[in-house]
Parts: sequence; structure tokens; C-alpha cells
Amino acid sequence: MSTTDGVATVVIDNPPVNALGADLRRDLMTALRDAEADASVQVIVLAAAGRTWPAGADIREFGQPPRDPWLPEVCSAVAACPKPVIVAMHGNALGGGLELALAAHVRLADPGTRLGLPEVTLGILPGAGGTQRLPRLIGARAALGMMTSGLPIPAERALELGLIDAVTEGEARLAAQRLAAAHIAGEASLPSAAERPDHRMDASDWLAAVTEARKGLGVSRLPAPPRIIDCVEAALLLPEEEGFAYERTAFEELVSTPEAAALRHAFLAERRAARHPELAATKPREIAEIGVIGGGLMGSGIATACLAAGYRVTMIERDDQALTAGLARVATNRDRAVAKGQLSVADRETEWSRMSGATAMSALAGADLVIEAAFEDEGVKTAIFAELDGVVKPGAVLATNTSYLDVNRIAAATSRPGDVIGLHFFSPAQVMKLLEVVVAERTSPDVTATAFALAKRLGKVAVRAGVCDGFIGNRVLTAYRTATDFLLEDGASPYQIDRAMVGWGFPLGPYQVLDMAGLDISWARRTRLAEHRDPSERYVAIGDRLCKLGRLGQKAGRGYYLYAEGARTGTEDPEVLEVIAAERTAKGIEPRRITEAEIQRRALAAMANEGARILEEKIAARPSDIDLVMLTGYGFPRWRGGPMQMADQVGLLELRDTLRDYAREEETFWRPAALWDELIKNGRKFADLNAD
Ligand code: 3H9
Repeated sequence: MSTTDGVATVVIDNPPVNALGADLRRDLMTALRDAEADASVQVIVLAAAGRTWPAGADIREFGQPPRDPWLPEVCSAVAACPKPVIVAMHGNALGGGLELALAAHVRLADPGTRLGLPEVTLGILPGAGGTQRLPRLIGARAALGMMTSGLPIPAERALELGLIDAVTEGEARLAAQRLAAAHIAGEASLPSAAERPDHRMDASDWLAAVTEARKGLGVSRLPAPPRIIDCVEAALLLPEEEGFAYERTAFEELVSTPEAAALRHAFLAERRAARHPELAATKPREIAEIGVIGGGLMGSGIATACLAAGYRVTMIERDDQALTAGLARVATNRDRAVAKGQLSVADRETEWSRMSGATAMSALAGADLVIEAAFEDEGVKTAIFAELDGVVKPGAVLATNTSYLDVNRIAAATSRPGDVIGLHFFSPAQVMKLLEVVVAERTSPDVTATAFALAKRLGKVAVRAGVCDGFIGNRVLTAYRTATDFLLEDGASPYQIDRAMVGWGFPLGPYQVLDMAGLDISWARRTRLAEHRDPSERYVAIGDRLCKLGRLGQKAGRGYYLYAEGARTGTEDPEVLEVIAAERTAKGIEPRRITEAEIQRRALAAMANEGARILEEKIAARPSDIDLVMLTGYGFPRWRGGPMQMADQVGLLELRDTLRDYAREEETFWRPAALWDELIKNGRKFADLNAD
């Protein structure tokens, strides 16, 4: 704290985001008391150092024993301060950070500030007075919008809503100090609490907003949004102190739910994923120009993502016709962005000047990075890499977008395996968040660092994976499908399994996804692996039978479901049930009754066990990376945190014993990975392997 001419300036300094952890809260209380006690101080300015005003409470403290003073106490102390407190915000004023500002007497923000209450995305609600103070200040409707969406708003919008008093010209801290000095000199008056509108005066509008919000909740199963609405209703009906107490209770309830724990885990997993010891000392290579080989759905999606992120992009296709079609796909993708208002027509024009195409690899001579997205066949890919080796400049990164193939073998087709890496994009690549970065044996660390830097610029979540068949995501997915295929043979229907998994939180069930992707893709893979399959392994041939009947999924009008012309949702089909029944008879399996709970439990056990194997083999660096892959690429419900987080929640001992039970039916697939015993023996959980 420093004091000049009656203005005490308290600067919050807790990098990187000024999270309001216990030490900072204590220091803030001390500074406030000192300023209060100092007779020379007339106005207090609260500002923050570094890149942002506090971006919230410290997420890492949730789930730990509470430490005094609590944030609500700090906020109450600010609100009750007999001397005016002016806050000067910049960067991200989020969560508890915004609540601290709401407690102050005057709020200023610099033009780039984003303000929001994103607690709902963490499964909780604003617990430091936000649910009470914000609706009073800006009205129940606008406050509910901010709190149930969790989306931040820009400073200009906050000013329109009455959430802040001014958007400053230049640095907010200086503007706050000037305002304080002017107030002391009697040249400016600060807005007083009595002058502010109190939206509770319009009780019927307030209640109407609450009712609308309740109706708008739909089928969401998350506990936080309805509690936020309850709190806003309470803000109207209860005296302030009781409203705060009501909010506190709701916050305490929510913060200890498994949903909140899972969402916190997902948040931290996203930030942890880019941390790898080998990357600490390396710098990414410079990338300005990217070559994309292939203009199909995947290639054009990757080109779109790269173009949108500001790179120069050259697409390579085998002939003019394919190239024209590929470029047209990219153009359509960008037109959609214009239609959605994400891109202006003028920017679209400028952007397109960075896009080019060619039919000869020689056009990639100047590329800093080449991403190959050709047909998924080792022969095709190694031939491309051998050719690239002769064309592309030294130091360029050569990436393959394979989803299953051996990146070591592809790298060996070049004279520069250190420059080769796998970049496994997910379709549609311009939309899907996940990028599996497949690090081969000889990939140099700076190439891996380049992949992570690329992902950040593309706005994607990158997860490091080692080389194996299917990397992280497709391996876990295969295990999940194997488990549900066993259930198909044992007595469940694909429709019942899909319902169970959708009921569990997936957007689509496994058979709906297969129909969408095309059954032939996994059929081709099974055929490729057939000769290496252990004959003692249980093999479910239902998918193969359906493929042989031409039931290749949505594109064929029939797969596990039947599709009317052009329809994207299918109906149940008795013919599929007949195929399944015939398979059971052929194998002598007597169908049994299977519950939804059993389907869900087996699916989780299969995914978590495959995850444990992936960890043992060091294909993933940590359990949270596996969770992140499943959350961002495979529709695993974020509020369940991922299979490894769920395994921790269910209990390792319990799940290991379940696996042992299942292994009595089928040893190869269900045998628990050794890691279960190792963790159980040492009283540890998967989370302990995440090591921040
Ligand atoms: C809350 O406030 C509850 C209250 O209502 C009630 C209390 C009673 N805590 O994202 P980045 C770390 S709930 C702890 O990569 P960016 C992050 O882990 C909170 N740590 O930067 C990372 O660490 P590392 C409501 C946090 O520039 C580093 O900071 N607030 C927190 O891309 C950099 O983060 C939110 O939900 C935190 N609150 O984005 C806001 N926030 O370097 C959450 C960040 O070790 N935060 N870290 O990997 C964000 O949305 C983004 O971090 C932000 C910056 C937009 C601020």
C-alpha cells in the first residue's frame, strides 16, 4: 500500500492471474484495516499488478479445508469500509475478482477488461456475494444471464448495464487515482450507494426473470444453475445478510458435489496438459507457412483451422478436380464463419489471400510445417513422407494426421525423423478442440514444443501421446466399444446401450456414433488387425455382419439404426436385432437381462482399465491427460471429469474388484492392469499421478 495526498493505493500482486488465495485475502484485510485506521487516508484505490485484476478465487483451494479470512468476509469488509473504495480493473475481472469489485463503492475498468462470473462452468455459484449484489445492481435478468452462462462481457457492455461506473481512457489505476484526488479536492463526487438503482424495486420484473430462467433450464442435470436462480430469487425476498447466508449455504453444498470436483479437475487438466519436462528448456520453431496434404473432410478442416489462426496455407491434392473440391470445402467453412458473424466479409477477403493450392509437392518447398492428411494407409503415408523429404526445406516440421498408424515407421521413411511428429486432429478439425500430439521415438523436443505452440494458436487443447495403435483416445474408445459389444452379445440391444450412455451424459451412444462415422472405418481396422488377434480373445462379429449386409451407417441409410432419406437420427430396426440374435445362437450364448447401471459400469471399467494400461506403457504422461482426451474429443461428459477421475470417485479398490469379477468371464480383455494394485497398495489414487 502507498499513500499520496490522502489516496491510499493497494495493489494486488499474486501472479499469474491474481487469484484470491488465502495469503492474498489476509494481506488485503490488513491493507484495508491499515487504510481505515490511517487518518490521512480519505479514499482507497484497489488495483492489480501484472496482466489482470483477480480472475477469481483460487480454484486449487476448493475441496481443501477453508482458510480465514473467507472471500465473503473480505468483500463485506470492503463494502462496510467507511472510506470510499474505488476499484481499477484490467484484464479479466472474473468470479471472486468481480465479486470483490461489486463490494466496492466505485468500479472503473480499462477498455480491454472482460468481466464475468464463470463459476457455473466449475459447477459452483458466485459465493462471495455475487448472486446478491449483481442482480441488485444490473437487474435479475441480466445478472442471471451472466451467471447461468458463465460468459464474460466486455467493459463497454458492463458500462451499459450499470455494472461499472466508467470505462477509463488508458490505465484504470491512474484514472482511479485521479478520480480519488478530484473527490478529495471537492472537484468530483463519487456515486453513492443511495443514488444507484436498486432493481428490487421492480419486484414483478425480477420474479418474471426468475421464472423465465427456471423454464430455460431444460434438461440440464447440473446442480449449479438451479441454485443460482434460487439465490437470485432469495436476493429479492430476503434481507441482505440473510441473502448472503443463503448464498453461502448453496455455495458450500455445490462446491463439494462430484460434478464440481469433476469440472475443477477438467479446468486444471487443460492447463496441466502442456507441461512436460522436456519442453521446459526448448523453444518452438517459427511457423508462418503451413502445407496441408489432402483436401478431403479432414484436410480441408485442418486447412480451415490454420487459415483462421492467421497462417499462410497451401493445400496439396492429387489433381485439379480434387484440389478445387478441397479449396471449395475450406471456402464453405469460412463462409459459415461469416454467416455466424464470427468473421467480416472484408477480413474473409484478406484471409483468402493467404490460401493457395497446388497439385505438386514442390509447392511445399517453403513451408515451415506440413500436415499430411491423406488416406489412412501406411504405404500411402510413407510414400508421401519419402517424397516430402526430398522437397521440403531443412528444419521444417513434418506431421502426419494419422489416427492409428505407427509414426515411428512413417518417420523412418525420411532422412530427418527428428522433424517428424503425429498431429491427430478430430473431425471437423476446424471445430473440435482436441489435438493429440503423437511424439515418436526420435521426434526432437523443439518439434514437440512447436506442436504445442501451434495448438495454442489454433485454440486447441493439445495432449501428448506416445506411439501405439490408437494413441490415447482411440485406444480408450476401442475398449469402450469392446465392452458394449460384449453386452450386445450377452443380451443388451444397441438401443438400450445408447440410451444408457446418453442417460449417463454422453451426447450420443456408441452405436449412434458408429452410424455417424460409418461402420466401415472400424471394420477396416479390425480387418487390418485380424492376423495379429489372439485366438483366445473374445471377438464380437456383429459389426462385421452389418457391414457385409451393406449397413454402413447413416451414409447408407442404415447401420445399427434405420434412417429415412436425409435423416440424421435413426429409428430402431428389428433386422439388426435379428443379426444380433443369430450371432448369439451361433455362439451358444443365452441372452440375459442387462440393466442400464451394468452397461454404465462396464463402460467405465473398460475405459479406466485401458487408461491404466496406457499409463503403464507411458503412452500418456498422466491420468488427467487421458481424461482431457476423452472430454474434448470423445463426448465424455465434462461434469464427470473423465474415466480416470471417475475411477478415483468410485474408488480404486471397488473398481479393481469389479474388473476381477468381469475377468472371470473374459480374461484377456478385463484383466486389471497392474497399476490398480500398485496404487491401491500405496493408498494412492490416479489423481496423485497428476503431480502439479
Ligand atoms: C470463484 O471465484 C468462486 C467465488 O465466487 C467464490 C469464492 C468463495 N485459481 O488459463 P491460463 C492459473 S471460482 C487458481 O493458462 P490465460 C492456471 O491454472 C473462480 N489458478 O491463462 C494457470 O496455471 P499454470 C472463477 C488459476 O491467460 C495460470 O493461472 N474464475 C485460476 O489463458 C494461467 O491460466 C474462473 O473460473 C484460478 N481462479 O487465461 C476464471 N485461474 O500456469 C478461471 C487461472 O500453473 N481462469 N489459474 O498452468 C480463466 O478463465 C483463465 O485463467 C483466464 C486467463 C481467462 C483468467
